[in-house]
Amino acid sequence: MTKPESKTALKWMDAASALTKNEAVLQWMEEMAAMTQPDKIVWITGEEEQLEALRAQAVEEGILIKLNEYKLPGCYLHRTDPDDVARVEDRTFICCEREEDAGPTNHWMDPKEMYEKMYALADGAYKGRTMYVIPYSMSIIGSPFAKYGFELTDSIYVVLNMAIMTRIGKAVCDALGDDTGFIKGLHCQCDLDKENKYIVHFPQDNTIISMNSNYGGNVLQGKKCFALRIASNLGRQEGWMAEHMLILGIQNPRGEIKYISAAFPSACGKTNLAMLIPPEGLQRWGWRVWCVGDDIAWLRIGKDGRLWAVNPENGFFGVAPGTSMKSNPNALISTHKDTIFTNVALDLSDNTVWWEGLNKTPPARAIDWRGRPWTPQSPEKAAHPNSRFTAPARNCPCLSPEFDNPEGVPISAIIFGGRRAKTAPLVYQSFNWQHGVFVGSIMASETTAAATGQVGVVRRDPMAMLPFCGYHMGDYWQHWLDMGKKIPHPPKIFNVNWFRTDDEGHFAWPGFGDNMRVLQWIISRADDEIGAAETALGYEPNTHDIDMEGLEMSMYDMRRLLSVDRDLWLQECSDARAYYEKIGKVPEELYEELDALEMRLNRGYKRK
Ligand code: GTP
Ligand code: SPV
Ligand code: MN
Repeated sequence: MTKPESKTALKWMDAASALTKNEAVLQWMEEMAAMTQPDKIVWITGEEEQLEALRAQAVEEGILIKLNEYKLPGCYLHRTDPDDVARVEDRTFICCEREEDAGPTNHWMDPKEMYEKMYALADGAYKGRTMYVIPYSMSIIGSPFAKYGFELTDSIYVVLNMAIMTRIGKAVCDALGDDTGFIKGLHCQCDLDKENKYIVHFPQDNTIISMNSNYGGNVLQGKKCFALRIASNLGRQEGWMAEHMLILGIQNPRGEIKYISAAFPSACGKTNLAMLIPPEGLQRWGWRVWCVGDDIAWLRIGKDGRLWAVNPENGFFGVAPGTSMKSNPNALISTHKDTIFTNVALDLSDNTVWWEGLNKTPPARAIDWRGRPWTPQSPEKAAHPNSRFTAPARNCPCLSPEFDNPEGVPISAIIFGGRRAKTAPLVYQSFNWQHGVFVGSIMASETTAAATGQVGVVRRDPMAMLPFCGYHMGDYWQHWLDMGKKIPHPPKIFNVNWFRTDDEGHFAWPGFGDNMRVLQWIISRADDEIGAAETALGYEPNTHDIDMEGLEMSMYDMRRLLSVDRDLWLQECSDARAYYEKIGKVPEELYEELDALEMRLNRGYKRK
């Protein structure tokens, strides 16, 4: 690694103000400050007073707009640069030593070359600006799961978002002590030059660099950069898993709670499922859902031989459009205080926010996400399709009492899913762990606005980790298979599809709260309480085993939702095979599963 040369007398290095005496932290910071040359350095202590002063400064500088304090206390609106609204997968790099270790699904550059490129961009990037040092923890500070990092940034927006999304401040430094195993992160806004936008990971150095962006997924480094791309590497080395999964608890009428985790690609329903409110009939019986996490799960084998999960985050960075009191009241209520909204519309009548799908009454006069006047007659959307809210987890009315449990929760079922208009049935269960890994490996979904690029095209997104797996996808599948062998009591693995469409192109399944009906079947199966029909794909519900009371849907419709089109699936197999060939290095067991599926389809497997 090329070390940046010291260019300034380090007048800023006021040891007394530093929150840590950790030599490794201080030395790295000194190098970064020498390179970026900030006017001053501010350590983020985590104290409310300091954060409040930063909010006030952000308002003064036009970075944040203060919203109606009566209706949305402690809430702010931020607009990003119109060219900086989503993750940038084509500018995201995994810079491990050998290109073959990054694999064909990641962009790679030689680490030395990339460091030089990044350091050239960072040279003087903080001139006239402040370097904020954010000590942060992913997972509960002091817990065995916790990993600590420092993000250096020149963006108050990043500081205030990290303060919601992670646990920050002095307590992190205290817990780290002299340990050198922390994650180093540098973020420079520079001039948001699209051509020089880089989201870069150096797994061998536990280092992350974000350049020329100020959009959440690119720069809130605790989230995708650390908790998934770097952590997936750590998990592989240390024998655990970092996954793009929600975690929820399902409470049955007897008061027992079973936990499941689910991996859906970006903007495919994790936040919604994690905070689900069961249909009225089921609620009356006493069914309810507890949210542990909506985006990321770290999973380890517990002493009891089960798989245990924690949510390493402390807040929700959720998709705003479509969030309403009807679709996801728990998410909406979570945003009613201490929340930062990004790229939604400003309702001029009462200085609150609005987005498509919030309600049926758009504001008569608003400012759209680009900062332009907007009325219901305007041809363009008021909020960006990937506009988001950053809300503290503690705001969520259905937050699980286990949210702060450092041991996490035991997982009974893992669910994979995506947006498939035709192919995937509403739900099926894999035959066993190995088959379940296969099901995850051939996942595909229509792309969404969460990343830049075309929306609505089907692409393979294995385990919803395509943009987040920090090493070779084939090695990642092998890690899943290896983990399966090590878990004495592994969770059962399922696949769902809320997005199947009918002949007119409408969603054929009501989704949202009604997804509870599918979850019920899943936990009954996880507990071996009910039988199922064996099909070519796996186990499917027997016709009467999905509770349809109160649903305006015929048994015929349900059968269609569960139907499997043999020709589409044979095509799916051949697409998956082509994908495997592209990946190379695919574990033999997965080819065996693919061959077996093809054979079952060709045999015209009948429902038993
Ligand atoms: P990321 O934060 O990007 O990882 O996304 P996420 O998986 O948490 O997605 P989210 O729950 O925010 O859902 C994204 C979009 O899917 C929203 O527009 C929802 O309205 C829509 N959606 C979620 N659940 C359902 C469902 O069950 N059915 C249908 N039709 N749409 C859904
Ligand atoms: C996703 O895109 O999967 C998100 C939002 O959860 S971001 O933080 O931008 O990655
Ligand atoms: Mn996500």
